[in-house]
Amino acid sequence: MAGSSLEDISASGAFMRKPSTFRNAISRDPNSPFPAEAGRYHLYVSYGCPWASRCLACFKIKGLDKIISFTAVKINWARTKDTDEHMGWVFPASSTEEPGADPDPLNGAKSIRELYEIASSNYSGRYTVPVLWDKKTKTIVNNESAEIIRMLNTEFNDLAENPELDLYPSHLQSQIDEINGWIYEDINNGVYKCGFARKQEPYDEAVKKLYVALDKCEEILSKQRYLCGGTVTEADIRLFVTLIRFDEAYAVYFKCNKKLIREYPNLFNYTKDIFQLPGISSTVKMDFIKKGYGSLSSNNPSGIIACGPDIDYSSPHDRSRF
Ligand SMILES: N[C@@H](CCC(=O)N[C@@H](CS)C(=O)NCC(=O)O)C(=O)O
Repeated sequence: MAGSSLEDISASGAFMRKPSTFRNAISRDPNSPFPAEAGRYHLYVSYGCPWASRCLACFKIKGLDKIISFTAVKINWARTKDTDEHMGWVFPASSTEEPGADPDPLNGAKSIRELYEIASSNYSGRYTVPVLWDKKTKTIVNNESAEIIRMLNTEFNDLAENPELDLYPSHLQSQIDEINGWIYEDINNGVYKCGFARKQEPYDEAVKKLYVALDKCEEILSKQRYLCGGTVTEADIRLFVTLIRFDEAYAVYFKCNKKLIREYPNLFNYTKDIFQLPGISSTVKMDFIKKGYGSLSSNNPSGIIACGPDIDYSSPHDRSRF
């Protein structure tokens, strides 16, 4: 039975994200099943989705534009088939229908669901983005963003424009893993636990943890430019995708309104700092973010899109003080 993540709610009313299913790896080893090759792979993303956007951000910052292609789906979910009620990501019929979103150039698929069905005839999981697609074998290599960003960081270094940029350097790995752990639980996924809680208690618990974690980030970033010190790592990219959505979407539609990111001096300036790294701003399409979260009928039945503060993240920041 086709479903969506919005239905992943426990009996206690808490949101419980399901694990991803396609977990293969692209490798620099030419004899591996999915060797790193120019032009072979494609990323399917949604500009609204933070998990897909962290892949897009790593892809841009590593300079992989000429090596890997990508396509973004439409802002809103729609029916994926006439024969059932499933709602999910769909492609526009033309590139002008919704600027930024494009038809599927590889398989002519109408929906992300169709890609999963091409890749596996008996797939029963969620039809999520990101999808890392292999054009050669016409299958999904991987649909877990945490793993995709690692592959983008290391496996294409013979082809990337910025091979020297290491977002997961060996001397910082245990620190990055530790930071990723609580940032994922309490912030990246924490905002979803707030937004999709269907009872007061799980919301109260999630929102408390969210602000403890944000306060902790603020404290770290009051002493150093990035989460792990003086250089940007994947931990920063992973935090950034949530921070950039926070004031415009999570504060409004996910009830994360105890404090806004622009009220935290370090977090706010840090968000601008990451936004201004080469390539990153092109991965942020605020209209997709605002309309995407605003169209979740479970959270916003009227579908009214809040006006938003329209923050200029390209304005000067103070992070070069470190
Ligand atoms: N674990 C996945 C999660 C991806 C995910 O949940 N994507 C959401 C969009 S933000 C999605 O595509 N949901 C579609 C659905 O549940 O039907 C990852 O990080 O790659």
